[in-house]
Amino acid sequence: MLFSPGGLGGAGVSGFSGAHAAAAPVVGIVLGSDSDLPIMRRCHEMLDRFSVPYEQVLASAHRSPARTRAYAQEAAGRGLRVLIAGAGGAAHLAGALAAETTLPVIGVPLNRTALNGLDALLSTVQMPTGVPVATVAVDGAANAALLAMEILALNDPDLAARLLAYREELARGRGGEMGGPVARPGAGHGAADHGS
Ligand code: AIR
Repeated sequence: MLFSPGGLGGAGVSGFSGAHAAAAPVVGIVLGSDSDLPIMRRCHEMLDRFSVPYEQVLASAHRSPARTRAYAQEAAGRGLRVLIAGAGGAAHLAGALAAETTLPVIGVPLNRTALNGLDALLSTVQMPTGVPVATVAVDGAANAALLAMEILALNDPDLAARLLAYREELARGRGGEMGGPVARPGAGHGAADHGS
């Protein structure tokens, strides 16, 4: 099931937004539940900020393992370059995806239970040798997006320059997690693609 980031249930619609609608997604965001969306929204907000096209899908390692497996198996062939998986509790989603693809998989452990995210962190991070998952902080959805973009930027000098500009904004005390605009090289300050 694919759904749009602005609202669940957009049947069969990839999660593009705004000016990205025409671009093919290069990042696949996978949520273990639609209840994860409030935190994982930070991920697509950050991708939007840098105009990186993505899609978002709902797939649970436990409730819909066949969908999870198929999504991972088909991801590279569909042009995706990085996967981001957000799940709470017994959060095996990132690992289940990583088991079926050699695309880089970034895991976002979510604080969704009485264990305050420690359960999801341990479930996500402690992968066996041979099947890596890059695990970010509990609820670290924005950093997951940034890490995905740093991977993409290895082959995208323009994106690399904009990520550097973002770091410089941070050093100047602006542009925190969902803070200030991201300037494009050659454009004036405030040339963000999305005015949030
Ligand atoms: N989850 C869903 N399938 C496997 C796991 N670990 C996670 C979801 C969500 C939590 O269980 O990612 O964080 C609770 O989901 P729900 O749908 O009950 O709200």
